[in-house]
Amino acid sequence: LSRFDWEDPFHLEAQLTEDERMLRDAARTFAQEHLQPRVAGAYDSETTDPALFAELGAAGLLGATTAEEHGGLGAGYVTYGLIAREIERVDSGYRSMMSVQSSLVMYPIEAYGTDAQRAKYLPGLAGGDLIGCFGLTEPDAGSDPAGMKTTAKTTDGGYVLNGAKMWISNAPIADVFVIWAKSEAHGGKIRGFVLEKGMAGLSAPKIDGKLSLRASVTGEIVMQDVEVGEEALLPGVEGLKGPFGCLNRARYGISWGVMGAAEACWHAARQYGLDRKQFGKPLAQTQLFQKKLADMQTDIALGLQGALRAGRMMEEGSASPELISLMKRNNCGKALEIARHARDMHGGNGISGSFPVMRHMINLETVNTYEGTHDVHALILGRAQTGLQAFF
Ligand code: TGC
Ligand code: FAD
Repeated sequence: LSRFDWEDPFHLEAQLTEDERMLRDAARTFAQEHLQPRVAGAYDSETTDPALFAELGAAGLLGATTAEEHGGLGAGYVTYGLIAREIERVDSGYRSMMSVQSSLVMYPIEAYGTDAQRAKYLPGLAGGDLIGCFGLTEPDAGSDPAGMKTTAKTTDGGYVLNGAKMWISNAPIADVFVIWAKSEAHGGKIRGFVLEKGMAGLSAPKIDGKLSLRASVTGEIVMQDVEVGEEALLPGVEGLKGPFGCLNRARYGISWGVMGAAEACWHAARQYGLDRKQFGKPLAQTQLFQKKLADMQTDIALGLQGALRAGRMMEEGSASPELISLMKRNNCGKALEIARHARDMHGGNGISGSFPVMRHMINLETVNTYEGTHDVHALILGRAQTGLQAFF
């Protein structure tokens, strides 16, 4: 038997290709050099610097799985996950900006769009010169997006959109809006539309006062008689499987991302326990402290190994939406629990902004909720094993 690597019990490193390790290292360097120094200030002042998108784009971190001919990296899903892990090691809000752009805006345009839409939007989105957002959730339709009220009525040669979207990442600074609406011309089925900043009747006010994910701006999207031509419709998909096709990819990325945040909390707690002495010995020399570290190590090792397996299955085309629900739900729940323990293990210092643990903990409350709540993913998994749906 070989030596135990406490940081990497399953030798995840050895399961990655050389290219994956190289791109992961580049993402880690970028995240530590460009994101880490600004996160505390951005979180404190609740500001998002739109220029960050161009920096992420220049580093090749937007559209990891988008084809190279469309400006992406043309890499696999494991690489995408590794990037999410490195960015979320710094902050879930920064990972959110990246995943919305890559999985929820670039993916639908690439997968469901026309050649003209791909040529018009993808290179700018990959470079971060354009910022994208994804409007599915509404004030009265969150876990149940089929209940959306946004409509696209048919006009001469196009559509007129009316409705409101709520809790939309990037919306106040977005140039490109992927909007899901019930379309009159398609029998009331849900269809995707690409709207642009500046269109008459389109606005995206910021939601102020968030206590979580403060480094990532969130807004509403208000559409009052927004007129678009046929060229705004994403022709390649109809029904809820359109937005869910995007969410499968973003949820998978989150299962890696939250492990990055959890690792940051685990390492911080371990170091704190080694440095801080009470009752004449390091906190890390107490049984309770070590038990918590062991739980963190176990959940992170298993969570990362599961995420890697899910990524390989995505790459070979054998991953199911339910498997992604399992990973998103498990890893978010475990990361949140780890962050809460890490906060506790820092004692009074745990509530200070000088330490990252409370920021991660509060961020993870959002991540556990968006892209399908912890309980909604339980219902998806419950339905899959009983054949009985318990949503309504
Ligand atoms: P249901 O009957 O289950 O399905 C309706 C149609 O949709 C298809 N479908 C999927 N297709 C692909 N992948 C998936 N994961 C799919 N899930 C469902 C399904 O096959 C069916 O297709 P068809 O052709 O037969 O009509 O629909 P339901 O209405 O019963 O759905 C219930 C439920 C709970 C599964 C679903 O609505 C759900 O997952 N709710 C959670 C909502 C959610 O995740 N919202 C996310 C908003 S976006 C966001 O949060 C971004 S934050 C990003 C960031 O900042 O990082
Ligand atoms: P609800 O659906 O009202 O749920 C409230 C509670 O009820 C939850 O605990 C839920 O688990 C539970 N619940 C719901 N239904 C059931 C049921 N049938 N059985 C048992 N329990 C149930 N959306 C986008 O479209 N685009 C974005 O970019 C985006 N970004 C976001 C960013 C942030 C910071 C946040 C907070 C949210 C974002 N969202 C986005 C919205 C997010 O996806 C929704 O908040 C989420 O899907 C939950 O919907 P809801 O808030 O309406 O809660």
